[in-house]
Amino acid sequence: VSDVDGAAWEGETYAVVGALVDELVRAGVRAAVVSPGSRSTPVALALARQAGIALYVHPDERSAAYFGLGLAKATGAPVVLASTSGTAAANYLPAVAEARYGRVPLVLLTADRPPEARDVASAQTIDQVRLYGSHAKWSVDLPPPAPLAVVVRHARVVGARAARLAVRAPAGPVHVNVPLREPLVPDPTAPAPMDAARAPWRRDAAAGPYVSFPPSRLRLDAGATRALAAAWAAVDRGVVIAGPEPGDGAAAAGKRARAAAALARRLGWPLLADPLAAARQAPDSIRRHDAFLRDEAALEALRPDGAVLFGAPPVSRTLARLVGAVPHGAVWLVDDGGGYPDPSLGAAHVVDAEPAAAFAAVAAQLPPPAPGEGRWRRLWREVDGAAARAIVDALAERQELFEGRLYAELGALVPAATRVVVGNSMPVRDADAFFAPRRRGVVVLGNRGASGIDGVVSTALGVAAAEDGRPTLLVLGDLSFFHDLNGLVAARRFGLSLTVVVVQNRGGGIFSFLPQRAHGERFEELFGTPLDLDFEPAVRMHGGRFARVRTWPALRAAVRRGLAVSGLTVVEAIVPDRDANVALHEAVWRRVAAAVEPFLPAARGRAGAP
Ligand SMILES: Cc1ncc(C[n+]2csc(CCOP(=O)(O)OP(=O)(O)O)c2C)c(N)n1
Ligand SMILES: [Mg+2]
Repeated sequence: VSDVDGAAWEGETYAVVGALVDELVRAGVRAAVVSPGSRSTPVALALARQAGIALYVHPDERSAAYFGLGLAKATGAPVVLASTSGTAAANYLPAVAEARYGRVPLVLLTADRPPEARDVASAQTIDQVRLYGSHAKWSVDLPPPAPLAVVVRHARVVGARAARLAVRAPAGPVHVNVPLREPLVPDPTAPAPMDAARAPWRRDAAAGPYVSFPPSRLRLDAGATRALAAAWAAVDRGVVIAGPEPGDGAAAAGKRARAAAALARRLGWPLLADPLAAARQAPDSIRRHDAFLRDEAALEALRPDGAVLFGAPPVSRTLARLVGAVPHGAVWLVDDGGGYPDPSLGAAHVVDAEPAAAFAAVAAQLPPPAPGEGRWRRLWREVDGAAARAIVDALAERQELFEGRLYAELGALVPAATRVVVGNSMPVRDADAFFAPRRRGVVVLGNRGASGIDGVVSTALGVAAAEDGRPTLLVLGDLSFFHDLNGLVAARRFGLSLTVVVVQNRGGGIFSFLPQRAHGERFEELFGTPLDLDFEPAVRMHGGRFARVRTWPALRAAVRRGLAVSGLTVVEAIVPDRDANVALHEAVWRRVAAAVEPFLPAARGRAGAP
């Protein structure tokens, strides 16, 4: 860097990388997950030396990326992932895809060889330019560090933009490829050169970010607000549907949930909440829809005339069928991410605005609600209550370790403010139907962007690293647990506390609910895939406590103990076989259908207002 005394510090490489990292922190990054390597030395050292950033050194890039994803999801702040070149960077792809579709802010710094060393069979070198394709929101191939002030300024601008773009709706992953020439390692005898006051990556803390982005949100104008208020008020039998939250943190999610609940109350509509939506915690939300809408008669009787959706598509397939039955012109999506999160392709209107602000603005245009609850909304709440009671009764009769009842048991056990991470496959679906936490402030998180069964353990440990004293519980299937056994390494390395419940049904339980089940002879080989692994040694290898349980008292005791102590606890719940599990679910659905049946004649009378 031409305008600075070069002898006192570590050269242009550290100037450029230092500026990049410094600007990331000024723009809101608070944590970095670094995987070891040689090419990435300047990035790793700059991150380690930067004040204000928590450092997690994780040797498995695939798990590391999911760990960062979990941490970003829990906090809403962008998390840096830093890797060396080659397949190390490629191992980030699954988490990058999840972050893209699940809207979780990540900044990937992948060290690379400089241009002259690419495509000439250099070791550990692959094509890293736009490595993540469309899965990265933004991808920059930095110039190799050079002794020019403009290159340092460019690094600052890229750092500021990367952190901002990661959190800007739709939140997601951004990729900065960092080509680095040798020497990669600073002179160890030089006197603390990174702290040199005149180093060009230094910027006074008081000077603020090099590029600042004042917070802004997409808002409706007054005319659009009035038009929406009129359109929604004209729908008698409407529903508001809250889907899974993006990864922008609990505060933003809570704000959306409160605004949606207030709007639904004003409109006299029910608020249907996905298990991964903050609205699930709203006291008057509908939570058993997945159970009671399975019944064709209930689905038909409760068919709405209009729907307002926000968040990602809900987990429940029966809820998707309900939305699919709404007339095309009466489905609104509220999404400030420029997306169309409606796989049913039914939404006719996309309200391009931040949901909490949009709901508050529209609600303010509506007349105050009449005293008491409108008939349509009350009906939904009565049906929901009847379904909830039917589920409790049905579960109480089952003494075996039925997967559905597992979530009811956990709902009674988890302390206030617990973060519960649910794996894909059956756990998120069973949580939808059966998990009803008793205590306040319980948040349910999952990876629904790409719905992989990979990286779930690491995601949960990233959530546990959020460092705010909230307990973390993970529930996942046996194949999902196997898939990310390596992720367990984070527990002891970072001193994290996590209780894991592994639902041991010897393979993919979900496939027994699908048409594949009919192909008896090849089913176990191709879909069921029991692994019959003894997880205990793997858990012990990571310094965790392990319990294998077959009864409810044993499960309760093991989970309670896990939540009360620090460190890693894995509880393997040996549940009935997968065919029995299908039959047990169906028995519950029949009980629910019978319990809601008496309400359906009133629902069929299509009057909406009280
Ligand atoms: C990375 C990845 N591979 C494969 C799949 C397809 N898949 C969906 S569910 C499932 C089985 C999961 O089994 P388990 O974790 O034991 O959960 P269970 O179905 O028993 O609830 C598989 C293989 C996926 N979603 N993600
Ligand atoms: Mg399983």
